[in-house]
Order: sequence, then C-alpha cells, then structure tokens
Amino acid sequence: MGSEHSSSSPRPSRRQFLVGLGSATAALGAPAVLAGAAPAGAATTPPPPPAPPTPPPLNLSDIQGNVLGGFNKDNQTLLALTFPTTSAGRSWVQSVRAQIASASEVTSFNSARRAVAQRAGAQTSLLTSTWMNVAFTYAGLTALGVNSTDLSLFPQEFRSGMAARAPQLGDVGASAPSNWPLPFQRRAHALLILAADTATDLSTLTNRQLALAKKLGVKVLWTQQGSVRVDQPGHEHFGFKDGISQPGVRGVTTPSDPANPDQGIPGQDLLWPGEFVIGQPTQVGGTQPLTAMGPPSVGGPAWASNGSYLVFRRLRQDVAGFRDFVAQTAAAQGISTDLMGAKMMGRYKSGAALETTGAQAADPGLSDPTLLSDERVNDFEFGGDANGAVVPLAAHIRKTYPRDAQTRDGGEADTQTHRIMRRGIPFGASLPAGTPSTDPAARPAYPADRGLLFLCYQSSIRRQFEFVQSRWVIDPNFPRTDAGQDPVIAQNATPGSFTLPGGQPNHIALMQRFVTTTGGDYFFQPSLAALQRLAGGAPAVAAGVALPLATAPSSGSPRPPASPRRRRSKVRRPKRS
Ligand code: N7H
Repeated sequence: MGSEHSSSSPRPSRRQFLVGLGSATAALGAPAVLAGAAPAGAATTPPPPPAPPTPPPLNLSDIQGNVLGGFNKDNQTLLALTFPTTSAGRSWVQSVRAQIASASEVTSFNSARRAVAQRAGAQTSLLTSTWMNVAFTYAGLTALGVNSTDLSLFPQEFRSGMAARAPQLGDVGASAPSNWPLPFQRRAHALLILAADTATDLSTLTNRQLALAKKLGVKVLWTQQGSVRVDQPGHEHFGFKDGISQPGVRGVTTPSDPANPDQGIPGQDLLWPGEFVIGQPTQVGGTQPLTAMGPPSVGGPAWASNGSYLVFRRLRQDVAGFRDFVAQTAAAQGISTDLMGAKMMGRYKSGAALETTGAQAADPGLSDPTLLSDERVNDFEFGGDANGAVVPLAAHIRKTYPRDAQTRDGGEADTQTHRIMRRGIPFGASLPAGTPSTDPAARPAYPADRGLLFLCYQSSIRRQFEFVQSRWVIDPNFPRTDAGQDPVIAQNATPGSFTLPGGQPNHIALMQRFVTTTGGDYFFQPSLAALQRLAGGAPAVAAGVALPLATAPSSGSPRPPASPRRRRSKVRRPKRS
C-alpha cells in the first residue's frame, strides 16, 4: 500500500507518475510527430506550433462548483460525517444532492459579482450567495454500497487515504496521524463544504445541515470553521497574501487579452480541464507545446467522469515560531525582515512578486499597489533566474510551481502536469503582532489553534498533490541537487536546510517546522449525475451509457421509507439557473 513513494524503494520517475496518460493522445488530435522531430532529409525550419484544437464542451452544470469556479467565500465550514448504514447514507446523499452548487452556478455568480464590483466599487455585498459541495472518502463510497468492481477502479492512493500515505508526505513526528487531535484521527465517509458571505448565513446553513444529518441518522464526526482573517483579509496567518496564483482552465477562464488566448491574466497559462476534472482532456508534457491536448483523465469507473479529487489538510501554523525565525535570520543575514520573508516565499507579504521587483528592504507592494494588479502580479517566470539569485530555488512558490524553469523533473510542459487548484481558507484567530512567543496564546493547544484548511482539486492526487508535496516540497534535491527544503511548509522531521544563494552561509538551518499536519484525507467529489447514482438512484452517465446500479444495501441495513425521489422513473434533476 503506497509503497511507490517509500524511502526504501527508489523514487518513481516523473514518467512513472504519468503512466496511462500517453495512449490516447493520437486519438484526441495531438500531432503524431513530436515537435522538433523532422523526418530525414526534410528542411530544418521548425513548423509553426499547431493551433490549439477545439476542446470538447464542458458540462458545467454537472461539475460541482468549488472545483473550477471556486466558492471564494469569507466564511466556510467543513462538516465531516459517517454513515452508520448504507441506507442512511443513501438517503442523506439523496437529500443533499439537490442543494449542491454546480460549476455553472458558481462561475456565473462569480462573473456577475466581478462585473458589479467593477461598476459599483465596494457595493459587492449587494450580491451574496451560499454554496454547498460534497465529497467522499473511499470508506464513504464503500459504505454507500458501491460495487466491488467499481471500487477497485479507484486509484490506489485515494483508496489508501492520506493517513496511510503519511511517510511519503512527510507527515511524521508531530505531523504523524497518531498525533492528530482525536476527532481528526477518525476516518470520515463524507465531507460537506459549506460557504457563505456572512457568518450569520453560514451558521443558518450549517445548522440546517446538522439537523438534516440528525434526522437521517448520519453521524457528525467533526465540524471545522474557516474564515478570512478580519484583521488582514486575504492574508494567511504568516501574513502573506494568498490566493494570487492559480492555473487557468481552457473553456472556463476568460483570457484578459484576446490576442493571447492561451493565458488568463498575464502569466496565467490556461490548462486543459482534465487536469482538474475527470474525463476531460489533459496536458501532455515532454516536448509537446503547452497547448497540446492530451488524452482524457481517467480516475475510476465510467461514472467518475466530471468528478474531481479533493485533498484536505488541516495545517497548523506556528506563527510565533515563523516570526522569530524570520527576524533572527534576517538579522544574521544583514537584510530586512520583509526581504527575508520574500526570499522564503517568493513574494513579499503584500503579494508583490520578488522575481519582478527584486531585493528591496521594504515590501514594494505597499508603496506601489500597481504591482498587485492583475496585469503584473503573476507575470513572471523563473527561467532567467536559473541559480535562484533573486528567488531562491527552494522558495515556497518556486518549489510548488517552478514555472518555465528547467528542473530535475523536466521543463515547463512537464511542470504543467503537476498543478493543483487551491481552495484553502485560514482557521483560528490571528496572533496579534508583537505577541511574544512565550505567551500561551502564541502556541495554543489543540484543537483551538490557527492555520490553514488546505484544500486542493486535481484529477490525480498522485500526479498532482502528492508529487508536489513529496517530490518537490520536502525533497532537498528539487529543483536540483542541494536546493534545500521549502522553508515555509516542509515538515522536516530531522533538521533540514534552505539554500539562500548569496547568503552567509547559503545553507540556512531549518531546525523547526512552522507547519504541522493535524488532520486530513483524500476525497472524491462526484459529478451531480454521479451523486444521483450514489444515492442509489438512476444511472449516473448522462451520455446514455447504461451502468449497473450500486449493490443493494446489506440485509441488516434498514431501507429508508420509500419516497418518490428514490424511484428511477420519477427522479428529476432540479432546474439550475
Ligand atoms: Fe502554498 N502561505 O501563505 O504561506 N502558498 N501554502 N501550499 N502554494 C502560496 O500565489 C501557504 C501549501 C502552493 O502558482 C502563497 O496564491 C501556507 C501546500 C502552490 O506561483 C502563499 C501553507 C501546497 C502555490 C502560500 C501552504 C502548496 C502556493 C502565495 C500551509 C502543496 C502557487 C500566494 C500552511 C503541496 C504557486 C499565491 C504559484 C502559493 C502559503 C501550503 C502549494 C502565501 C501558509 C501544502 C502550488
């Protein structure tokens, strides 16, 4: 189980992670001859890159809303549940299904909200909504009675779950699952993501879901509140602006410059949706152009199409420890704390990109807000800074997304096969500036602590989140030998180091971890059609493919009272605007 990443066996190559992505390429229209490979005797002038093929239509009404659109709400609650019986679980899925927000609703709402904001400035509060999405662990799919053939088609890492993958992820020592606070050690069956603009709306939504679970006999394992920081909205607990850089998605993200249809905002490459949604075309990698369309992503049985994999990690942040380290290291290096933090992150706290602004004593984003505009905040690459003189090779945003730089694992096209769609939100109260690290408030006990509810979507947990976390973040030899560990989030069990080119010394010891894992798991977030199937209702595949129904509940599980919605002929999808 999960041995492919263990330290006792050789680390898998990037190619091994991509197994299964190559076969259908030609069928989907990617050029048969690799770019740059010319037949003998032909002229050497390379042909112009092929125009990107037209993507197959995305059914946004069938995909859950947080995957491609992003809830983007200041208040969110995660609700973890277990199903005591198959029938209770199915009744519950049937009841929540009609309340699940689709990508079509969320993307339309977000566009309308942006338009209102542009016209009316701060009056965006005029437009509000509440959203809900649902996802399941492998244990949850099993509890819902999915048949064993279908279960066996889900990827191994998802079946194992996050706790079983702890050694590969660096979740050892204080981060080991056996040290997680108790409610988070128990394996959930389902995760509800509830989101609202106001705390009042969220509490109404949460109470309604708690009452529904109680009524249907579904057990609530834990609830976890997340909220945008009141004192520094948009900034996570270490003080950095978050949520700046995300992959763009073809067919969803609108290019800001019509002359450049392959980018959303400047610097935001558009990727094929199959990187995040199962059954859609993927990136190709290797020597193909970034625009080449790859085969559809596969991630389970046929009804997994339009679903996505969700990684949840409850990451505690030692804010006092981080502040102390930055201050002490800055003093030792003879540079400002603003610059030291930027060297570790790759951005100043305001979000200003270190690569474009260079070393400055004071955060340049504070004096020049235009550095934070959509046009400038993401418009940079690392290839021209090959040795990390400006942005160290192990800085957080360089480790997790090396952009165009050549790395141990390939070039830019390869890197684009390891992207994730981040949807995290902070939890816990802010630590007021100046709180001494000896103050108990600086190091709160579980579970009343502070950190990040890290959530990310992808079509392959192994090729995306796990690859980034285990092969990049915690490996001191990525992007190349001796680059050091990610100084912000690496979970170093034994003291690691962060390489600061030009620093004195250039290997700065990382004697402590600033981020500790305190819970988490791997979830599958099905399409809306598949939810109907999981409720024990009609087949999930809208394309007319007949699929066997989930196995019947065991005889020991009481069936829920017959309701018209459980009968196939009567099931109707709710109308969505
Ligand atoms: Fe990271 N932070 O606030 O310190 N992250 N992150 N992250 N992160 C990013 O560009 C942070 C974590 C990525 O496209 C920013 O949006 C914290 C994990 C990726 O240029 C900031 C934690 C993983 C990017 C943080 C944490 C990642 C990114 C800059 C944990 C994956 C985009 C703002 C407590 C394994 C890189 C931005 C790009 C950016 C922070 C965790 C990945 C400020 C506190 C576990 C891919």
